[in-house]
Amino acid sequence: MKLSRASSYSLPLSKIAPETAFWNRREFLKGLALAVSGGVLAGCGPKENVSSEQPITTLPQRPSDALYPAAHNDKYQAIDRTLTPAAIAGRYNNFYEFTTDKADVARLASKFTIDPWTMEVSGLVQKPFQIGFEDLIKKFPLEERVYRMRCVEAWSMVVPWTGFPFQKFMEFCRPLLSAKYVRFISFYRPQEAVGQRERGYPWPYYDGLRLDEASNELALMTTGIYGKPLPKQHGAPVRLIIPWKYGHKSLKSIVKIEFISEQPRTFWNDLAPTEYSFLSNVDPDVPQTRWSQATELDIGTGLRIPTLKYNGYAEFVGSLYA
Ligand SMILES: Nc1nc2c(c(=O)[nH]1)N[C@H]1C(S)=C(S)[C@@H](COP(=O)(O)O)O[C@H]1N2
Ligand SMILES: [Mo]
Repeated sequence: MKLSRASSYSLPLSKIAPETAFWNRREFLKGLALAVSGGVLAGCGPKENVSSEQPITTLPQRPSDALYPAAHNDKYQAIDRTLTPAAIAGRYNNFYEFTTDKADVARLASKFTIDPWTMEVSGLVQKPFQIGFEDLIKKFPLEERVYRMRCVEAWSMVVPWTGFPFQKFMEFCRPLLSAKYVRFISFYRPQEAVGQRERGYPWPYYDGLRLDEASNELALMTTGIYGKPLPKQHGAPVRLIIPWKYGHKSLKSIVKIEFISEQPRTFWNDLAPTEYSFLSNVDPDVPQTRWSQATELDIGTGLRIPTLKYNGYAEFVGSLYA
């Protein structure tokens, strides 16, 4: 397919209306959605839910809506890549609490309740606490960053996330010196998440990082995408983005953060220890047991491109693994 689109993204998003940039390129989005989704619409529900033009599911109105779009941080770009259209990214989701069908996550997540939302911080911290989402988001200035995102399944996208450095949040949590790891836990609500009822996985989804990884400037507590609050299929209201690791480390819809002294277990490592390591750093030289990780399919352009060590973030994180 021939695409009439600039091959690189460089405009500060704060300078252009998100609508113009991402949402209203109808013909362009239609073409791409068809190219990417192929036959996937077959298994879906009502027609209004599978439109390729409006990927955002209805979100509750919250005071924090006024914080978008946040100022773009030019330090985090992906000039070698093409920004993935919102409708592609919002219709190609991994969120097993709902379904393993990427194209149907948005529909199945649409009734998920995200307001109110409380996050709990516990373990090796000076004082465990709970914080509501609206209080949390007010505490830290939001910024926008364009990151590459590489799934272990050998596809990737390039999207503008909005959030704040996890490092800043960690300072706020005041972990004790004995804390060496941080563990993230997602929600457990089988009545709202059909995948939690139907798939015998060890819910809720959990993952973790070393504290030095969590402190890296790239680790982003993420509340928005494409200049708007996170849609449910992307992990509303708050998720993690760890761009140098395979996507499954970027835990969605966080309800609990625990500081601990020992390396935590992770959902995917418990399910398939030989396939998903604790670190799960993007590495083109280490094949998955069933496929090569040398290349990836860019879901926005449809191009197969080489995979980069640490997903192209070696200058930021290489020293963590020296
Ligand atoms: N809670 C939760 N978080 C999750 C997942 C999940 O199934 N549940 N899937 C992960 C995987 S495998 C990927 S690739 C990314 C996908 O994020 P996206 O749908 O916003 O692109 O979310 C990650 N975070
Ligand atoms: Mo993934």
